[in-house]
Amino acid sequence: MDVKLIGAPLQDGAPQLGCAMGPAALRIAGLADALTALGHRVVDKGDVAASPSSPASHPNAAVRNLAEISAWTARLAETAWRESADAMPIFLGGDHALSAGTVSGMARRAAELGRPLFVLWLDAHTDFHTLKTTTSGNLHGVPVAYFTGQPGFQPYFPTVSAPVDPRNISMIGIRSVDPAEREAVAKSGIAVHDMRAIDENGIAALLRPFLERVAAAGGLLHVSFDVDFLDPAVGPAVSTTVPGGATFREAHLVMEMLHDSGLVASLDLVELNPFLDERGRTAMLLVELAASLMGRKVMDRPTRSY
Ligand code: NNH
Ligand code: MN
Ligand code: MN
Ligand code: MN
Repeated sequence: MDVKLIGAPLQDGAPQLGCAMGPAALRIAGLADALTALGHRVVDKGDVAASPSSPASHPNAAVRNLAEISAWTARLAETAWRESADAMPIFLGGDHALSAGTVSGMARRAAELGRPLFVLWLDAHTDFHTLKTTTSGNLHGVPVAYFTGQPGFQPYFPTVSAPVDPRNISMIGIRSVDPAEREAVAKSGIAVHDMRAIDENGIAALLRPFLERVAAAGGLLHVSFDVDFLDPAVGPAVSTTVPGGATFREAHLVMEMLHDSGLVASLDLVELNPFLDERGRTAMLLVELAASLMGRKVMDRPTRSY
């Protein structure tokens, strides 16, 4: 497969500095070589840059770095749309605000192909705040509301040309939902699988029907992987750790099933803060997980196994 690595070193959406070092850490941990070893043609497109032309403010005074995140959103939407024409883009974050851009760009690509876009959101958080409801003001908490076309983002953010249908979104790993997000996300039609659902059913039982639905609809699948999906014991390098996350094996199983599905069109690896890592272990784990998603396996399986 043709794969493009695209660095998106934004950090203004997170509460702490350090995500700007994420793309470099993923490169140093050997992402390109790991994918090349699996037989893929990998091109590293380097880092995208974005800066606002003028400052911006919102009536909600908590909102931080609005002009910066809006500029990143415009730039990354354009980049995702353009680069997905002839390859699978892997976006190296950068904080999760980047998905406002990457997912809306992929939605535009899917719309042009006449196929629905589906999104698998692997995260401790639903990231379903609007500019009005966020109390932290950290814009990594808003991308899902943005790309599904919830009200209040205009004129502050670029117009969303192809909003993602909330019924095409599956969230897995959820364990931190703010009061304002709770009702909104429940009403939206997004399938929210919290940690209890994983504990009770097993993660494969949650993912399998979603993949079957994507396949039946002829959809494109975008996967957005937030480091805090993982339990902090295996993935400490993130500013917003939440206890009780996905295990090493649960994360690998998701990646292995995604590979077998053959449905993944694009991937975000976000929220890695190398400043908070322990001897690079979280960056190296992300490379291993990406390798599983791109086809690394222990043994071949004779039949479809997702
Ligand atoms: N909901 C919280 C907020 O809006 C946390 C968002 N933080 C994340 N999201 N890391 O994935 O501030
Ligand atoms: Mn997130
Ligand atoms: Mn998160
Ligand atoms: Mn919050």
